[in-house]
Amino acid sequence: PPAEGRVVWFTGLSGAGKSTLATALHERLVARGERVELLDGDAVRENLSKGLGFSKADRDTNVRRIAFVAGLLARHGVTVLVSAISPYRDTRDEVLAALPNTVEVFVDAPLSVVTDRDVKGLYLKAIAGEIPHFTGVSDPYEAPISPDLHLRTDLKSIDACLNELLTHLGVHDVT
Ligand code: GGZ
Repeated sequence: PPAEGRVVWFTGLSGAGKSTLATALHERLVARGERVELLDGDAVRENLSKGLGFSKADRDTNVRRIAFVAGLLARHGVTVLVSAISPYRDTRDEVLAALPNTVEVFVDAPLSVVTDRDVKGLYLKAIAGEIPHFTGVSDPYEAPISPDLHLRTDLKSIDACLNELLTHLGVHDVT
């Protein structure tokens, strides 16, 4: 039977670059013929977690569901990439501890930077009070204390971050 797959868990604020990095990594691993699945917060919330909101209880439920599916896939040797804010340290630590071969990646950019980027215009709305419980504005984000990888997307390009990630994972393309 195949060895258990790895679980690469991207945590960080909305707009920090989690999905961008996870998607880029996914592309690279697919190109190498690796069996890999991407569990992205957005897609998960439209399907597996449809109906859940952003209270601590709902976010924890969301994160636990993602971890459950990640575990099923990893058990079958699939590399799993998770992209979710997953703001609560206790829940993150708990689910990561129960998964095999985890790599916790803190995708980090200061609030001022993600607010400036405001890719989806959500921060503007959140600051105006139109989105309650918005992570970083009116809801907590508890940064990992010792992530396996800490990527500052405001200081480095996505390409540089991806290369750091690939190196950490021991992925070296044969070209
Ligand atoms: C944070 C919110 C909120 C609130 C909607 N707080 O950048 P996005 O838009 O595409 O990603 C965010 C996504 C967060 O879902 P997650 O499943 O990653 O969150 S968690 O892990 O905490 O369960 C954001 C959007 O949903 N969004 N309202 N209040 N982000």
